[in-house]
Formats: sequence, structure tokens, C-alpha cells
Amino acid sequence: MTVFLVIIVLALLAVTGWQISKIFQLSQSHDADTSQVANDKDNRLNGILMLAFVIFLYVITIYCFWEYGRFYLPPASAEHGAEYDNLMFISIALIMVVQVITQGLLHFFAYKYKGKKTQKALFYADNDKLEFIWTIIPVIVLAGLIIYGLFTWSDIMNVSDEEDPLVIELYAFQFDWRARYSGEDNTLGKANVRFIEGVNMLGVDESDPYAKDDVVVSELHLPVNRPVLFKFRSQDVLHSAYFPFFRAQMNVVPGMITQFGFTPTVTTAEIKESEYMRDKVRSVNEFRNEKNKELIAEGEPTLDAYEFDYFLLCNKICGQAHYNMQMKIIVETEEEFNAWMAEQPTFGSTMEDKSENVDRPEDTAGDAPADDSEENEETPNESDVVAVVNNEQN
Ligand SMILES: [Cu+2]
Repeated sequence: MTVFLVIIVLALLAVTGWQISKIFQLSQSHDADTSQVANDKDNRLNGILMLAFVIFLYVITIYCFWEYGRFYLPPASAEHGAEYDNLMFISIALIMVVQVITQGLLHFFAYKYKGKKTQKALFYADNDKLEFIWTIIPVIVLAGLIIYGLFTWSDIMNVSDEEDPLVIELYAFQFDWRARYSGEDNTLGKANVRFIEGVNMLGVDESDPYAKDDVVVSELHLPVNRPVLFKFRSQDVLHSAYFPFFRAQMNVVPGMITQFGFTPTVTTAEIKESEYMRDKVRSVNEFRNEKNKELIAEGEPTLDAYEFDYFLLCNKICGQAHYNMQMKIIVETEEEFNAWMAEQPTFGSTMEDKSENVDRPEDTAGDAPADDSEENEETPNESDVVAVVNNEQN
């Protein structure tokens, strides 16, 4: 509120100042140039400002490339990445060249042809040839860019079944991810939000035989050089699966299954060893060490050393803890992947373990007469529970 009042007071003061200066102007002698029409001096000043503005733009652009160019991602860790990066680079390079030239000419001409008292503007209605040239060149260039983009798009988006992709479901919910591998049959079991209960947090259909060998995990492991087809599902709101190092992103939409496929080509171990990543890790850790000195002085706990890992991130602002919605990705060799996979419990075994633990009261109910146990299969009410307890005592 105070800030609001201060702003109003400042605005009123500015208006007062402006009005006072107006009064001064009007009260000055008639010799001074009080005309509202720009004179040569005004035009020269505006011309120079035009030129200065475009120079400022260029300087800041060059500075940003120089200073922040290192924040570009390294070459993609997925097969389609090079295609994607090429399209991006060609589009940006074209836009860059055209904008540097046109922006420069626009401002330079504004300076060069600034108004002069002695000069009269030339009346020039139109020029068909010029108009044809500046229409047809952008048409050809844009059409080329769009067609190139469409080819790249269909190349990236079409995952053929012939490549035998590893099918993995990525399940998004506020605010975490789960991955479901389709197991030996490479077919995901059916799932529905209605089946969500206890450990079955993805709502996998227990009665579907394809679901038995599915494997649900909270860390995504991918074998290198094997095509992967991701099927995305959301439990609650719109999320977006974002794999920056693999140049992939796909919306995760409640009520439908979206998909995206790629082939990882660089293992986690390899990228950690790359020059780019070693530089990055070193510079992050330099910052952390500096910060740690401050923290030690304040008696606070220090930061851990940074280590790089691939991550799957959420790229849609989906709620309060959106910033922390991430899942670690480990790209490894086929052997390492198989060894890891062999250790993971399947969905079938997890559900069996669960029923062994949870279904014990029903087992006791089995001792009761047949008609009683039938009743128990329906929604149990309080009297049934009492009956079970009584049976146990007997
Ligand atoms: Cu999200």
C-alpha cells in the first residue's frame, strides 16, 4: 500500500513539474523557437539517436553471444538431435543475417534522409519490379524453410515398429515422474485412473496379462543406441516431458496418451568425460566452493559438490513444486541395462507381495461358512468385520 501511495505521489509530482515547465515555456520571449514543428536541429538529434540505437543493439547482441554463448547445450545425446540442431541453426542464422541487414539499413536511412528545411521529399508512388523482388524472395526462402521443417518433423516424429523400439511409459503427476517398462513382451499392460490404489499408483490393470511383467521405477535407465518409444500419461494436470540433452519434449495430457521416440547415443559416463561437461562441472563447483566459504563463516551446512546427470524435467508450470519435478536418467550399455533390469521387481510380483500382506483378514474369513464368505466379497460392512473377528476367536 505504501509503495502504491509513493508511486501516486511521484506521478503527481511529475505532472506538476511538467505543467510548470509548460508555463515557463509560454512566458518566454517570442524570439525563441516555440513552434511544435521539428526544425533542423531536432531532426539531426533524432537522426543521430536512430543510429546510436542500432549500434547499441548490435553491441549488446555481440556481447551476449560472447559472454553467454557457452550456455549453449553440447551436441545432442540422441540420434535425431543433429537434424533438429541443424534446422534450428539454419533458421536462426537466416533470421540473424536478415535482421542485421534490414535493421541496420532502416536506422541508417532514418539518419541519412533526416528532414532538412532546404530539402523537399520526393514523391515516389510505387515500383512493381522492387515490390516483386521483395515479395518473391521471402516467399521462396520461407517455403524452403517450412518444407525443410516438415521433413525434419516427420523424420523425428515417426517411430517405425521395424526398429523394435523399447516401449516405456512415462507417468507424470504432481510433482514427480514414474517410468513403466513394458517387460519381456515389450507391451504395456492397460491402465486406468480407476485402478489407482495403494502401491498401484499408476493404475495398472491387474487383470491384463500384459501388465504382469511391467516394471515400475522412479529412475529412468536407457540402453545406449537402442530406439526407445515413450508413451506419456498424466494423472492430474498438463505436464510436459522435457529432455534437453536429447532434444526432446512432449506434452503430457490428462485423458490421452502422447508419444515420442528417440535413440540415445551418448552414455552418462561418456558425457561426464566430455570436455564440455568437465568445464561445466568445474565452473559450477568453483561457484559452490565460493559459496561454501560464506556458509562455513556463517556456521551453515555446506553445499555438496555438483555432479552432472541427465534429467527428465517438467516444462509446464503445473503447480507449486513444478520446479522440482524431475527424474534422473541413466544412459548405459546394454549389459549394464540388462543387469539393472533383472534386479527390478515386476508389477505382478509387487501386487502379489501386497496381497500377501494385505489380504490376511480375508484368509481368516475363508474359515467361515461358504455363504458368509460370499458376502465378504462384496463391500464389507461393519457387521461383516465383526463376524470375521468372531470367527477368529472361535
Ligand atoms: Cu509438471
